[in-house]
Amino acid sequence: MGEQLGTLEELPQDYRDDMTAAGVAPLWPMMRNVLPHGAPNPVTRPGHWNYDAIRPLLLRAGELTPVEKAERRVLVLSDPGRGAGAMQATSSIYLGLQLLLPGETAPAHVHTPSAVRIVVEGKGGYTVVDGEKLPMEEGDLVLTPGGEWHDHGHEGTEPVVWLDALDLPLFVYLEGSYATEGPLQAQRNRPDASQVEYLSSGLAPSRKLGAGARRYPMMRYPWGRTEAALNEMAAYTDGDCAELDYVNPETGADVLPTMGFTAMRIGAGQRHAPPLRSSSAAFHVVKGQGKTTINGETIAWGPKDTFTAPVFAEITHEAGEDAYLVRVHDRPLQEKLGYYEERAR
Ligand code: GTQ
Repeated sequence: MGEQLGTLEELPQDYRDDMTAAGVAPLWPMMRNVLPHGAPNPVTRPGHWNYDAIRPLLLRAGELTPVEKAERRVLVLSDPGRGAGAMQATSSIYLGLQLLLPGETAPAHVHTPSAVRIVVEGKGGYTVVDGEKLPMEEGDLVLTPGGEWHDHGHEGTEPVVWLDALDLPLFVYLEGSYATEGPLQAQRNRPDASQVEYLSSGLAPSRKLGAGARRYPMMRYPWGRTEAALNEMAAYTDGDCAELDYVNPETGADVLPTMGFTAMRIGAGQRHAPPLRSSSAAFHVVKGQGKTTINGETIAWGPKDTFTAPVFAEITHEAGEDAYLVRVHDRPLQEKLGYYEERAR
């Protein structure tokens, strides 16, 4: 355990120079950097973004930069472990706070990464995905899966802000990230599938022979229903936190290929200490307040705040009042790669 596998410095200089000239490097001095013993050694550090502190900066961006110029007017939440300017919040999760002002539209585009929006404040915002107009109300979760055209609009009177969660870091790492811009989409004049085909959980539109399944049948998860479901469940969880995963209503699978979303309700005075997970996570507070200790660091959070935890973090939540959070994580990706793991603490 932890043995030195040799250092670069102990190798003769002429040999090191010849290796460099030949375009090779010895593995053994670097071996434990890329394959640490027993558990990963994350670069990601816990982060906490206080909404009240960021809101004025976001509104200032609204004064300084028109949305037409910005394409997306977003302040990115930078992982403290990666430092200022980092375009990611954890190893695999990008988070940004996006502002849209009344009357504005964020132009249509399509990109390889997938995005999810969690609405933070404001009424009248909407996202159009593949012609389907998805209303954005506080706490709603709205999918814009990779490869789907989307634009955002605002018919209300106050600023609208939402949290973007994207699997962008993964796509950047894969050198697979790009976008294509296009004209605004025609909107179908009907309510979105969450209000029509999937109004009631456990019921799905009757299957028609030969009709192919839609990959993303429901792209909006209204918060009101999520909260009501958590409240019902909480009465029977024996004092533990109630959790509901966001799933595809046709398949029961996670809503997106790489990112997972879990709604949590931690009752006032409850303590929740999940197992150590190989997934990294971001927690967005929809309502309530409390504190969370992550690897010994305590974060006091309130409504609309966001905080993050690296892989295998020791996490303990305590709610001061009934708290509703959405956890964004990369378990779906890790399960597909065959290495998702939980460890007892
Ligand atoms: O709204 O499509 O935060 O393309 C980053 C990239 C939001 C979006 C972001 C994006 C979007």
